[in-house]
Amino acid sequence: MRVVIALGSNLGRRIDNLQGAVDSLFDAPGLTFVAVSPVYETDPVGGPEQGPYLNAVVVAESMLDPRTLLDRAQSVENAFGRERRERWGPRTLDVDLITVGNLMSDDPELTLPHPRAHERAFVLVPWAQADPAAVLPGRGSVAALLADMDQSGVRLRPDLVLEPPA
Ligand code: A4P
Ligand code: MG
Repeated sequence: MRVVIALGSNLGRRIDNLQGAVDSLFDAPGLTFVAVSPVYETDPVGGPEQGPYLNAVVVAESMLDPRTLLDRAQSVENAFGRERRERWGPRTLDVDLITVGNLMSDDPELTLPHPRAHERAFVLVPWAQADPAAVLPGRGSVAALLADMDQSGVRLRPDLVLEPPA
């Protein structure tokens, strides 16, 4: 199944946190790298007053079940010193599952697709760059969602590039 993973960081060495996440996600078997998006500097959405984020999206193929993928995402966050203090607060690393194939789930522990992905330019802009044909299950094509969306808070950082996993 196609798996789409969103990365975000607004604390510490942000680009190093994102590259570390790309490398660690593929450290264990079961996940095959397909593509990584450009890096974007983004205005924070929601939460307390906080600094700008770097955001990117990774596309992979996997036969792992979604819970195993969530466990892997959370252990990568923890490895990068993520502390859960307040919802939507600043973080060294956020690793969210955006889609897992066409699976739909309203389990609060793992909601698929990610419940806020469709309204977030900081997810959809990089995703469309990594996969121009991307479709968000239940919502339609990512390109069409973006056509109606304010993208002014999402700026390409051409000077920052994520390498495929080591
Ligand atoms: N969870 C449920 N579904 C999922 C899923 N599809 N992927 C549960 C990942 N986790 C999922 O997440 C809280 C719980 O969500 C987890 O225990 C998991 O079981 P968390 O990462 O602990 O907390 P959080 O990230 O603060 O909450 P949440 O709801 O994931 O926040 P969001 O919606 O991801 O927002 N602005 C910019 N510019 N860029 C950003 O990256 N990120 C956020 C976080 C806010 N504003 C931002 C950005
Ligand atoms: Mg999260």
